[in-house]
Amino acid sequence: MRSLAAIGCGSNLESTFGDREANLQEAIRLIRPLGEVRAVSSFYDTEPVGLLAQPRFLNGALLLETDLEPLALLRELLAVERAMGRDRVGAVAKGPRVIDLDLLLYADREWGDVVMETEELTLPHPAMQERRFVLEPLKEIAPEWVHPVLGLTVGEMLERICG
Ligand code: PH2
Ligand code: MG
Ligand code: MG
Repeated sequence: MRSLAAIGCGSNLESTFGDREANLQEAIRLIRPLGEVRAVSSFYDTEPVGLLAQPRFLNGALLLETDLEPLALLRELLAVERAMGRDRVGAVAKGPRVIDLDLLLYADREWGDVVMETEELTLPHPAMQERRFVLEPLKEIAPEWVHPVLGLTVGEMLERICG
């Protein structure tokens, strides 16, 4: 397959699928047909960041080998969110959600890491380097992946925010 994508996932609500962990597992099940899931991190119980008055999150990360281009992959991830009942229209920004799937990093086998900024998609994810809840699970499965703009590995980015 052509490309490798790093995807961050989070949940802080129960749903018809069950608890936060069941939501992450269901999302991974729905992501499998998009390519080959190469690695799944452990799940971390995390303090909400940004909007503090909401339940704690369960966060994880996965590596997906895929033939989908970045925008097509993003649209599929948003479709998984919708299929699991995520309502973006009526929801509070950065508020509680059944499932959140974020495209973090994307490397084309031939062309290397994708850097792009459009209305629909920014790569690498613009806030990944600031978020422990993103970097900690990602470090388990891709510690040496270098952020193509910052020139730092996932492990180094995590060290910078943990001091
Ligand atoms: N996602 C947010 C806002 N805050 N906090 C944690 N701990 N985990 C998240 O996934 C998260 C958050 C918006 O995407
Ligand atoms: Mg997010
Ligand atoms: Mg998101």
